[in-house]
Amino acid sequence: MLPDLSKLKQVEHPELLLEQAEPFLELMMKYNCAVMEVETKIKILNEEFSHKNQRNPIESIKTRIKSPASILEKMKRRDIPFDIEHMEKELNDIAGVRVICSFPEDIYDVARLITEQDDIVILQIKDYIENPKPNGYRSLHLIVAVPIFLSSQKKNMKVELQFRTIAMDFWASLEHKVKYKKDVENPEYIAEELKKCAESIAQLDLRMQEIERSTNPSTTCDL
Ligand code: 0O2
Repeated sequence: MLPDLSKLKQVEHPELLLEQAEPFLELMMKYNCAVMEVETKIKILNEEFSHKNQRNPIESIKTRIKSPASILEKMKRRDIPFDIEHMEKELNDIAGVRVICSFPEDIYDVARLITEQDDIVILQIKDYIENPKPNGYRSLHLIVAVPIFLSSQKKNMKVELQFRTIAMDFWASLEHKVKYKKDVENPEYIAEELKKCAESIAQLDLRMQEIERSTNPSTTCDL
């Protein structure tokens, strides 16, 4: 349904809106550059793995820039003042790169190789694989600072890196869908089932890793 435009507040000086929009769009452009920078780093590692090993630990890479609506919702929820400076300072996940790996050990190998690069600074580590969330969520989250080089400046930008296996990703996307579903008949049962699935997935990931390692011991991820 289209919004009722008559209810929108009249803007007396539309040029002021544009003035505020420009710094926002510029910052979003910088986050986009940071995502490209990190994605390229992962792709370069991937390329080298493919060249040197018979096995590739990275299954896929997904990138996203947080939508303006999600940014506003998070700032509102956390009581963060609505301005560009606070948005950049307080939000860590405007730029996001998700790396889907084949096996749990690959997650730590790829994360180590990326964070050892001398232009990357680790700002935060949340290891939800070692310490899963109470609902069963597992992933390794890193907040890193990465420099982007623009025509007249070098700027360090924050990027959230999420590492998980294919199975963990499968679980997280179902859990995400279920979380936002209204009118679920038995939410406690669903939450319990999801938690059990997360535990089964964790065991399955390890068993699959063992099979892989025992049949292919030479294909570790060392570069
Ligand atoms: P979206 O749509 O993915 O952007 P912080 O960012 O550190 O200030 P936050 O947001 O609590 O605080 O960080 P955390 O716990 O590291 O989670 C960040 C992101 O991880 C989430 O982003 C999700 O993408 C994912 N995530 C975390 N917990 C869960 C979970 O229980 N289930 C699923 N499916 N995903 C999870 P956003 O902002 O929530 O959403």
